[in-house]
Amino acid sequence: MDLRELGWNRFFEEHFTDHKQKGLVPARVIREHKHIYQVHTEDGPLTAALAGKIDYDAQTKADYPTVGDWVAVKLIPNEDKAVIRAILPRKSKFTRKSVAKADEEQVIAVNIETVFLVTAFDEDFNLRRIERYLVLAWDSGADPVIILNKSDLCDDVEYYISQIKFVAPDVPIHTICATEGKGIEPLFEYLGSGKTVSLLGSSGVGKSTIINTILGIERLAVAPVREDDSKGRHTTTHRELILLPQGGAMIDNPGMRQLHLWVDQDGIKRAFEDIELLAENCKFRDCTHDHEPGCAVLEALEEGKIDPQRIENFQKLKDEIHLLERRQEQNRKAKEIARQRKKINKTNKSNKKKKKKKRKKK
Ligand SMILES: Nc1nc2c(ncn2[C@@H]2O[C@H](COP(=O)(O)OP(=O)(O)OP(=O)(O)O)[C@@H](O)[C@H]2O)c(=O)[nH]1
Ligand SMILES: [Mg+2]
Ligand SMILES: [Zn+2]
Repeated sequence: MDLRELGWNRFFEEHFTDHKQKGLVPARVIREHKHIYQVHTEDGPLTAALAGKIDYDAQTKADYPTVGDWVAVKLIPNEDKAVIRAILPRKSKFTRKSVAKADEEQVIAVNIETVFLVTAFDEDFNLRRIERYLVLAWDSGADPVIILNKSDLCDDVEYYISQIKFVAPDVPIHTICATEGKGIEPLFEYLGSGKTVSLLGSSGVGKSTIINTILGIERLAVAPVREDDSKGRHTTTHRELILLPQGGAMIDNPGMRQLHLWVDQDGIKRAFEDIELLAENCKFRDCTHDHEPGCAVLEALEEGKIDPQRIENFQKLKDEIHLLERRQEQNRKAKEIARQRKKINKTNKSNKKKKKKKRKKK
């Protein structure tokens, strides 16, 4: 298989030169379970373990290979096995704050061109959630595309599209019915040789169904949503990269419950470009759009030009990022202090040893 079909390109090639000289080969991570990896090389799929050094050097989970990563592997002769020696730099990265560990980054998708933000007409339709997804998507380096699934369950599709257009003016929106294959055609524009698309969204919105429909086979497990509240059953439990017959790949993800931000201000700026543009006309450069005189954002709000809930969410997400940045700064400081302390302890110890030696000589 030509790895370029799987997304291999000049960017990765350039970062691979040193590894090539060491006799390693490139591979893409397809699946992962407890640090055992399924990878795809030029010659096909392999099971790969992790080199001890990666494990030893890793400080957080983000330092481990993840689905979508390009890695340098050492092949084990005569076995369908390999060892991952290095992770190549990531071209794009969709991350959120870890749910389990509050101050850790959790990598959701890497090396993708497009993220399909999937929502469905039976899910409680939530513009604020879409805004949150968009902040993360704009920060990832990949292009967001909004997919509205289960159009068969809705009589007034146009109304919902117009609502989304308010919060995502320049994001493509596609309405589809995955089970009947309706509206799927235009999605092929984002797929194909060398391209990778990751599907994100709550459980039960139909992510796996969409991939099955595109493949034309029931490759992934799907299950009905709960009848009482339309919530999904978390059918997909592992992230997986699926190769498409027409080249390229799609990444299926487990449904996400929470989506805490792990971004800097750039994602916000893109997702709330309308507010940022207004803010340029505020009287004060550091206007918080809360109470200040001459605030162009509050003015627009009063004139009914922006949805008050959108501004509220904008402020909320901004606060969340400020808090995150403060925590990250505190963490950095704590780590630095710990490092210094270790260093001092080490010097103290070696000084004591030297003194001891001197005394013995005397
Ligand atoms: N009516 C209708 N149902 C759909 C459509 N697409 C998917 N479904 C159904 O929605 C349910 C959930 O679909 P899945 O594909 O399992 O959803 P998922 O997003 O992969 O869910 P998780 O794996 O739990 O994250 C299944 O019963 C699907 O048959 C659609 O276009 N219309
Ligand atoms: Mg699924
Ligand atoms: Zn202002």
